[in-house]
Amino acid sequence: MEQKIIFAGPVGAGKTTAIASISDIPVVSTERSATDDVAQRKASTTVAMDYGLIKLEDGIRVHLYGAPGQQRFSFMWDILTDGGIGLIIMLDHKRESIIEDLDLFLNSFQKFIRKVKGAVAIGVTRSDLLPDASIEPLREHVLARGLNIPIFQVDARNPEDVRHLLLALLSSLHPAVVRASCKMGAACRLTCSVCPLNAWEQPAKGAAN
Ligand SMILES: Nc1nc2c(ncn2[C@@H]2O[C@H](COP(=O)(O)OP(=O)(O)OP(=O)(O)O)[C@@H](O)[C@H]2O)c(=O)[nH]1
Ligand SMILES: [Mg+2]
Repeated sequence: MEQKIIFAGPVGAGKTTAIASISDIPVVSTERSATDDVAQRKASTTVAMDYGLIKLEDGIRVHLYGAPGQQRFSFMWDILTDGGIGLIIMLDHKRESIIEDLDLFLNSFQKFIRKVKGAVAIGVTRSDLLPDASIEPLREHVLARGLNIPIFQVDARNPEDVRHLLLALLSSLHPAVVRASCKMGAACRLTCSVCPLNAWEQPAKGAAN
């Protein structure tokens, strides 16, 4: 079975890094030197898309598409969601505008989110640089919008974090596959609704919802 997931979020949130962390194939990316204000934040930026692939148990192949963070390339956002079954929104905890970032991507992908019946997960990166930061305000904001979306602190450079973010998204869609694909066991820092260890019932670091 072939499935498609889209990674979206602001510049530098870690979309390209996350896909590279978990892809079983060399990632196809469209990185170009950054210009303007983006250049102050990072040297290169995605201008069209990233593409990676992860193979799960039971022959499920998940195609991973990363969207460009810059709004001037937002025409790609609709193109990339075509045929997708879920959305991962990556957010950068260091950005003061994190709530506005979240709203921008929830609003921009609203039609797709409705189409996939709310199959969305949020990964918040760079929390290591803000040890006291909490994702509680994000969780409250999402709830205030009437949405029920799992939110996790993740490091996009860490394959285990990204894999579990993906599995959390897929858990409602393919419970058996997620159960078989998860190799984390008791070391898991996240929660998935189908976790065989019932980690869902336990408080886990950085997990909300
Ligand atoms: N300290 C820290 N760095 C992180 C974390 N996650 C990602 N990074 C770094 O943040 C940067 C993210 O860059 P990209 O992956 O290119 O970001 P992107 O979201 O694809 O950005 P655009 O393509 O420009 O929209 C990389 O240098 C990563 O190494 C994290 O949790 N902590
Ligand atoms: Mg990128």
